[in-house]
Amino acid sequence: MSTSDGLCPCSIRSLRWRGVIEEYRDFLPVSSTTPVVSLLEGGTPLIEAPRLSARIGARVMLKIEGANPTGSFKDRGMTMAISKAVEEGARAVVCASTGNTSASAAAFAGRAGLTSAVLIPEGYIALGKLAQALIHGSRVLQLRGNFDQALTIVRELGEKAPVTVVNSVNPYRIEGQKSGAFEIVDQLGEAPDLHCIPVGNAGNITAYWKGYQEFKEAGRSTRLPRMHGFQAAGAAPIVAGHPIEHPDTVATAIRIGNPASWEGATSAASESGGGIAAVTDEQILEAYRFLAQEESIFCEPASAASVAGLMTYGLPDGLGPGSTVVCVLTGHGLKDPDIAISQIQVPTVVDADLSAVLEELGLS
Ligand code: AN7
Repeated sequence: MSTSDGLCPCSIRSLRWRGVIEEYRDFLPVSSTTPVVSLLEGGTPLIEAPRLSARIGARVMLKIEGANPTGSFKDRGMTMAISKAVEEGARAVVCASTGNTSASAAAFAGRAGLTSAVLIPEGYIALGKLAQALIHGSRVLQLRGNFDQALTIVRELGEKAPVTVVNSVNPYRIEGQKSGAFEIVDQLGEAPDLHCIPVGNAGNITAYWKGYQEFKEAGRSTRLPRMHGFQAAGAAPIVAGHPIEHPDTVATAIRIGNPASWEGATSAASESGGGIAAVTDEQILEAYRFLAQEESIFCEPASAASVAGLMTYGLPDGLGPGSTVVCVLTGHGLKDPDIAISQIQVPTVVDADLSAVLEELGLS
């Protein structure tokens, strides 16, 4: 499709991308007087994955959420949560986080001139995320405990102190995050057949399902995808059917034992004819390396859970070569450089000498 000046309308639009709220205002609980706090989040690439497609036997596409301003999908919900907090007269916001929510909250709160405090589990947060929360000026409290304990305290803080909670228990977060589904439908011209997504606190799968449903109701798509969510095996409460007291996984972003949006996840799975399954750390890291080495996409380990699930379980019955699968890669690989370095050979040290370099590269 082209316009009279020969340019694709999609290209024109992306160059003028205005952020999630302005692009999808009609579908969001904002009014003309809501102060929009935006870092021009959203509008992220949906890229073909040719080698993964060949391996799976369907057209697989990757939604690159690491391309958001703070490097994760959390920015979609945070633009809404912070805009509404400002509208409602909040002075301070608080969240519990495995890292990405705190990075995003710190950035958007700072942009709005709000004070922010974040509670993170000591020792289980990726380096890049900690750096972000600190450099954006958040008050960072490292809890001697895990994410679930941090969220319990944050919920109580929200009741007892004059602070707005910006975890996904805040419904505006889910509203913003559903824009990921809108974009996928806009990018494909239709909903995919299968949507694969990592599950931690389960806000994102809840939001995507809401987004797909709203776009179908509005006539923007004619069908709904099957929703397949993947938890890390050591932190898979929904798969187990009960909370996990001591969740453990290399994918620290989804090291969560009692998801706040548990029901949202199970509804998305059952209503869509999908499911929630577990993937081991080995499967997550295999998908993580595959994406970096075969598709040149560097995502964080938790994000690779979506692809690990697809690689482990394959296509569900009824889908085949003509089907379209979207895997959401929720955060950027640079968030967690320690894991990347632990997955590959240690860099070789050589003398500052041409012959030494030639020899080491096998070119002498
Ligand atoms: C990269 O930042 O919970 O199922 O506190 O950072 O919506 O929780 C992060 C979650 C997937 C899981 N991928 O999403 C937090 C936090 C990445 C993430 C998830 C997270 P939800």
